[in-house]
Amino acid sequence: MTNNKAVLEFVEQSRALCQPDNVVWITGDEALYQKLRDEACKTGEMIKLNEELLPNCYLHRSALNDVARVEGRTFICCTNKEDAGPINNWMAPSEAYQKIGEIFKGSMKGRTMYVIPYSMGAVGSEFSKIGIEITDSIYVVLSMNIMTRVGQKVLDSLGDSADFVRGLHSKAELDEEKRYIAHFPEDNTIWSVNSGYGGNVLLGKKCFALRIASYLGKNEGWMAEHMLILGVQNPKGEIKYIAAAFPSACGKTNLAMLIPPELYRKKGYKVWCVGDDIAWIRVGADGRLWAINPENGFFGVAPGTNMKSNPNALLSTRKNSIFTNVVHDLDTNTVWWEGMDTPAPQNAINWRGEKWDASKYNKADKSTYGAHPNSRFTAPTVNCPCLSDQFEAPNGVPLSAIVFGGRRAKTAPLVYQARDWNSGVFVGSIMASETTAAATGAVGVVRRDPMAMRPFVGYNMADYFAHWIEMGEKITNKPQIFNVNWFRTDDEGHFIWPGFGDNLRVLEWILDRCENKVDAKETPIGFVPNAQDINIEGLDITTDVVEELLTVDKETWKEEVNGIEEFYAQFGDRLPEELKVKLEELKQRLN
Ligand code: GTP
Ligand code: SPV
Ligand code: MN
Repeated sequence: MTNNKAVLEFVEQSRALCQPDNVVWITGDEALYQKLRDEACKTGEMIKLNEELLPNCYLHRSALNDVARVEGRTFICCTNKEDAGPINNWMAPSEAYQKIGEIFKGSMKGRTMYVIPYSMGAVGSEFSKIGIEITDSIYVVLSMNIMTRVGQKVLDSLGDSADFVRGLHSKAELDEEKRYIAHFPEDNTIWSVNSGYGGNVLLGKKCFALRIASYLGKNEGWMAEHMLILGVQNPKGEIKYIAAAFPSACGKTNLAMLIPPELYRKKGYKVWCVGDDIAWIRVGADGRLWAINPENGFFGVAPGTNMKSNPNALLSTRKNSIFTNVVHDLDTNTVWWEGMDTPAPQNAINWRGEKWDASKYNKADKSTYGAHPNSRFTAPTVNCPCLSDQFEAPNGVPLSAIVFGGRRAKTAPLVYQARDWNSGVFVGSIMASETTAAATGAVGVVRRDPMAMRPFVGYNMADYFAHWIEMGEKITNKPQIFNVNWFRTDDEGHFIWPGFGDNLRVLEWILDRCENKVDAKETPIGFVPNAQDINIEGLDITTDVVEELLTVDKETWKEEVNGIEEFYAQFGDRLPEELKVKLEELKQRLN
């Protein structure tokens, strides 16, 4: 396996603490994976699906109390509380090691401990980073194998370096009272216990690639962001790349894989997916921002994914994928979820593992749902029909635009452009969005979610804002920054903008702005399109509706300013002066 002392020591310490019956190294060997799949099917941890219709696909049901990220039990454990900031939960490292160590103690008795060496980013690329995840869950082993690059090649690439992220996970008893997702940025360490749900346990994803990586990025001069990356190819064959940050379950996967409307397809437009959730971004030698997707798979929201809304995502799940908390159709031994464009199965088991009667489905009553609203699929990126040929490019892709966005029923217009980099940082910092099922807690409540990173910044958010401002000083060839909102509703609560593939119409305006090809209207918050510049050919809506979607209501925004001031206040003196100035300027423009 390896002679790397630091790795061997980490494995030995974890073994001594968790006391498993045995230790298995994940080398990337297919025969071992198959053995693990068979074992998981035997114990009921996974169900093998129809080999003809869904080759090498499996269904998994998590515990009923364990279906989403637990932000209330997620901690940043750094020496000084102030360095975690007012948004994160904080615990002193010594206290956390002590308290959570007690829970880990003996937690793997009677179980096998798996050691997963994985790389975030292409193995061996200068910009990639390595992690070792230790776990007692086969589901985690198999999911990490989809979501990251795993195996001996990673150990080989690590050599004898001690520069890797140490991740320890145990399902323990799945006790939610003793569930902890703890990050020790100063030690490159993550401890996760008593959960089996994706975002809490696939430690390469949010824990490493965002919380730990954001901390590394601040110290090393790069950025780890909750962003999709896509390429828009125009009829001339030129490809321009966009990175976009939307909060959880607000449309990143959908936008990253969008299919252009027919009108655009005919003209020759294409969209290429580089990533759907996480971007690691640095300044290239040319002074531009370059982004990679450090993941190797998609952990996508299942409900609503269908051949019309997102065929590329659905097609990505047709082989070598794992489904979690969806409906099991017993007649075909396949899966189904709400918002699938085929009729609900008659003979089926819901996400809770009970017989499910589709005829009782009532949107208002969650207990009638077949699939959990945060049910997900884990699918390899290589399955994606629109995967960019730059997906593995070691240096990533150059960004023309950065887009922020959220779920706002009113307030935010369909799209607007920030005046300059620092205004763009301000726009990102004041982002707010209605909460979704991706985290436990109330759904549909508007909360501040700066840069869609509220749950994912591994240090003080005020310092994170400062890091964005500092990065701006290093980027000589800056991308333009925009904000979008696909989710404005009418008085009956219906979405006004058609969304999905038609979002390309907005991206077209964004890219035209980046090249100064189209005019815009100045408003107190930034530049909005002239309504006639959003192409609505082939849509059911009129220019008047677009006009309506683009309105910036001064009174609403004055109220918004109150919310921003309240949010900013908690950062005290640590809030960068630049943002205070931007807020004052906004207030003046509104008056
Ligand atoms: P995470 O994986 O949690 O980070 O989520 P995500 O940002 O990738 O969100 P995803 O693309 O999975 O979309 C989540 C939900 O938003 C799904 O129910 C989609 O159907 C819905 N959605 C996505 N794009 C649009 C859009 O343009 N308009 C509307 N109305 N809904 C959308
Ligand atoms: C999100 O919630 O933003 C996700 C899913 O992408 S999880 O991996 O659970 O964080
Ligand atoms: Mn996400």
